[in-house]
Amino acid sequence: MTKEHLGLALALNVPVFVVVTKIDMCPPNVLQDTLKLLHKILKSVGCRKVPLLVRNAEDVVVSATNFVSERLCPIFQVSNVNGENLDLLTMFLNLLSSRTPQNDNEPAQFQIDDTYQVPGVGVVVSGTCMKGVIRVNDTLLLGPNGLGDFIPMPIKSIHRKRMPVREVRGGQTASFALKKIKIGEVRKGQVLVDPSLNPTSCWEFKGEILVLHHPTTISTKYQAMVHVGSVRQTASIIAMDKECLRTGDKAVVHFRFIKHPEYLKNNLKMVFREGRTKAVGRVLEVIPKMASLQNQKNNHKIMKMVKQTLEGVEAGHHPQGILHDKQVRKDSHHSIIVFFSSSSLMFHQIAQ
Ligand SMILES: Nc1nc2c(ncn2[C@@H]2O[C@H](COP(=O)(O)OP(=O)(O)O)[C@@H](O)[C@H]2O)c(=O)[nH]1
Ligand SMILES: *[C@@H]1O[C@H](CO)[C@@H](O)[C@H](O)[C@H]1NC(C)=O
Repeated sequence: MTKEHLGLALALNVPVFVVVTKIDMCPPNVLQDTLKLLHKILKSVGCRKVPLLVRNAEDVVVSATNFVSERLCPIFQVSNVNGENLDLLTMFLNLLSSRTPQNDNEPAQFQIDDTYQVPGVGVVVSGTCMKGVIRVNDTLLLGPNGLGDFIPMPIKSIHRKRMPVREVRGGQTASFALKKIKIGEVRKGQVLVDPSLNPTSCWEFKGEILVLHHPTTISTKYQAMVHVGSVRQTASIIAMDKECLRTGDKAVVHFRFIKHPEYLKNNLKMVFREGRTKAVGRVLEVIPKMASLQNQKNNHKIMKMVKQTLEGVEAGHHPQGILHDKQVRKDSHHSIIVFFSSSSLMFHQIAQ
């Protein structure tokens, strides 16, 4: 578990520090062995970290000021029972500076991590303000909902660390009480953003991924959990630029969420996982909702066009003329999505 978490943190370039607990009850020789192993792992070629055993306040200052360099890995040894060295750990946490630069002047963006129904208050959402400043009585856009739309939402009140506050800024976590909404209409992964951002949602996106581990091979139709920020939803692979993927492979993969559209941005880091399967990477291209199947269902005109095109292709009228009949019929659902999402390149892909 620890190694797995470490692997993900490293792959996502998240700075790492280690806290060894239970030093009150651990026999010294066992503790020494654990620390030795820890040093070995951190210094290995896969990690390339510089471990630093934190013993005093001076070590804390060195660790905290050099932490963002991402190579230094402070190691704390604490007891949660007798409190030994917890002061060093809290001092370290207090000295850390934010990884995100000041962004007060940017349009507000808030990521929802959790939702609550609070008696006497109503619907409360908690999460992180990523950018900008959000004040009580601001009206932001909440979404995407099941249809992929965003609705205006006034912020009734803001709490930080259980205290009411007037505003929240980039990098801070907070909870908001919302107006005129039912708990079933909010979910983790949604966002509250400034209307000037003109947010759109997507069913599909392309991601560039590196497979850290997979027992066999990943091919199209494979489904796993996609994590991007607080977005967390199962997605299917509907196309990729390789036949199949094995541990260590890199690829551009076209994903489709299975339940509802999400708000994504290019270049966000992503994790794709299922059981022991793990892949990391980034969002390469968000494919706007218009291009995906859900919308085509409501748009008979486009649907007819797609059908005609596919029929034409099946009849061999496509310029490339080598589309595999069977594959089109068996997988016509996907073919339509792929065709419509991204022009000729993808089309060529299903043609293979
Ligand atoms: N003796 C001792 N017990 C601890 C210490 N830290 C946690 N525990 C105990 O270890 C158990 C697991 O702790 P928990 O916080 O659930 O660990 P988790 O599995 O990492 O979430 C609990 O019974 C804690 O009381 C420590 O420093 N010393
Ligand atoms: C928010 O709006 C309400 C109703 O208009 C008002 O009573 C309250 O003072 C406002 N709060 C802030 C912090 O502006």
